[in-house]
Order: sequence, then C-alpha cells, then structure tokens
Amino acid sequence: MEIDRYERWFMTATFLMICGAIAALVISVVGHQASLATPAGRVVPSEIDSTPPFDDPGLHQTGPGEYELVLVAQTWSWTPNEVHVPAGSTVTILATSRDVIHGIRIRDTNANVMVIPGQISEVKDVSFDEPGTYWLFCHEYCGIGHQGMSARIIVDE
Ligand SMILES: [Cu+2]
Repeated sequence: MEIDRYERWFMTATFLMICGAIAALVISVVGHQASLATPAGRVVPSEIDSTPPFDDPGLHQTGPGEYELVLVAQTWSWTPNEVHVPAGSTVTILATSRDVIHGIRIRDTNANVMVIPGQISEVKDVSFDEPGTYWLFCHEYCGIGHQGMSARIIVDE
C-alpha cells in the first residue's frame, strides 16, 4: 500500500505527540504524585445542617497555627462568607454543596476544588502567610448569580 509522503509525516508527528502525552502523564503521576481528587467523605444534602462538621460552618482552630474551615455552598453564596485567620496559619478546607455543583478557587493559594452535592471536598494545608484579603470564588458555573458567588478570607497580622 502506497502512503503519501505528507500522510506519513503527519502519522509520524501524531505518533510522537501521543508518545509525548503518555510520557507527560507518566512523569506527572510517578514523578510529581499527581492524582485525581477523591471525596473526603459523603453527606446527604438535605441533612447538611445536622451532619458534623457542616452543622457548625466556620473557622475552627485545630492546633497552634492550624485551622479547619467548614464551608457550605448554595446558590449563590457561601456559609460563612467571611472569616478572619491570623497570618502564618495553615487551613484545611472542608466543603460541600446544598444544591448544585460549585467550586472553590482562592487567589494566591493552591486551593482549587470542585464542590459537589453529596460529597465532602477537602483541601489540606492551605497557607495564609501574608496579611490581606484572599478572595474565594466559585469557579464552576452554577447559574445566573454565579459571578457574584464569593467569600473573603481576611488574614490578620
Ligand atoms: Cu458558581
């Protein structure tokens, strides 16, 4: 079978790109411990208000300089929508949603997770070293009020 020279070139280029993608995947999984996010637990959305820790949303100190932030998402707000954290703190975020899929993205941190009804999303060891206001945005489109769905983490000196 005769294969055109350009077709052979594209087949070779495609093969090399597939090999590059597989190599990148192997390097990120083996070399950098990349993994898919797994739910930290499950919660029945209609029972959020009576299920720990979501029966007491907010910031809770768990140790010296360590906190747990319990967040509940609902269209189109966060409970709580403002917390104060001392500078230099490390925060573990636990979040769930009452209704639809939301997301957490906190600027200037590594916090970036989906918030799914029925699941508990966990982001461990988010560092807040510099004083200031860290905005937490919903990054999953969740309806007409999505663009205003934000909360503030105020890092005090
Ligand atoms: Cu949203």
